[in-house]
Amino acid sequence: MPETSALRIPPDGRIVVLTGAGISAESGVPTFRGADGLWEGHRVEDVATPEAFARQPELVQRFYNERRRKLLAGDIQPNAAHAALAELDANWPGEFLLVTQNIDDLHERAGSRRLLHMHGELLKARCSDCGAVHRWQDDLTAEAVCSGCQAGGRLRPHVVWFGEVPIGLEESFAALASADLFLAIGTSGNVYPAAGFVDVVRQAGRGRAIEMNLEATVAAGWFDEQRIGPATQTVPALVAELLAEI
Ligand code: BV8
Repeated sequence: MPETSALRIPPDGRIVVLTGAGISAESGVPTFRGADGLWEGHRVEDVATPEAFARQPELVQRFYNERRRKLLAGDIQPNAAHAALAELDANWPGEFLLVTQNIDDLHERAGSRRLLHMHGELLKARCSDCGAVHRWQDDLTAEAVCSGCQAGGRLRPHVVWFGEVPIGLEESFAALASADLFLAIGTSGNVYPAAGFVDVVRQAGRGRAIEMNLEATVAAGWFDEQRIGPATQTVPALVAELLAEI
């Protein structure tokens, strides 16, 4: 039986990581449930829905155009937590999957490879007519044309809105059911099905679940352990513990 780590994770162990808005907070990306948790006076659930897009497409496009411009402006950079997860991805000999709820590209820019954006990506657009997904760095407007089917004004952000089915659930659930270690980093545990991931690990009865946050969340009772503090401190420390044992 290979030596296990202080975290009791064997070097061939399977690791699943879930990140939320909190891992990007120290990079300057605002979280959803921050001070007032509102965007321009709107609840995210009211602007990030297909109904809102049908009702007020300009408002919703503006919501995403502003976030896309900020992400591309240059002062938002990956932080030490993104870098530590990329190092773990590159050096962990066992199976590894990073599922992020975030639509920014900070995990990619830090070097993460085994990565799944369950709520989509801010720097991609999807054609409502032909379904094609395009990398997209400009504002999305009513005049934007799909390079696949040439339809005009049919491009929407390639993100999962409330009421829509997240991406890659089958792969995520399979990885969670066989995980030896599950880390939930910077997520409030408010949004499902991501908030239910820890329960998949518990039901499987095999993996250790650790919550890493500034504070204990509503889901704290479902985790084996809390690591309280800023992600830029707690994540590098935990990755160092894991890599020291292999
Ligand atoms: C689904 C993309 C069915 C867009 C997002 C009624 C009608 C319809 C659906 C529902 C309903 N009631 C409930 C639902 C389900 C709904 C839901 O959960 N609603 C909530 C509000 C109750 N979910 C859905 O609709 C999902 N789809 O259910 O489909 C289905 C499901 C399965 C199978 C078949 C069918 C789709 C949800 C996806 C919505 N899209 N994002 C966009 O980004 O604009 S969600 C969006 O909000 C984010 O992506 C993120 O996931 C979520 C915010 O959550 P967090 O990431 O946790 O961020 P938050 O700000 O809340 O917390 C930050 C945390 O970080 C805090 O705890 C803080 O303490 C911590 N932190 C801060 N700084 C730091 C830190 N930690 C460490 N270090 C720091 N420095």
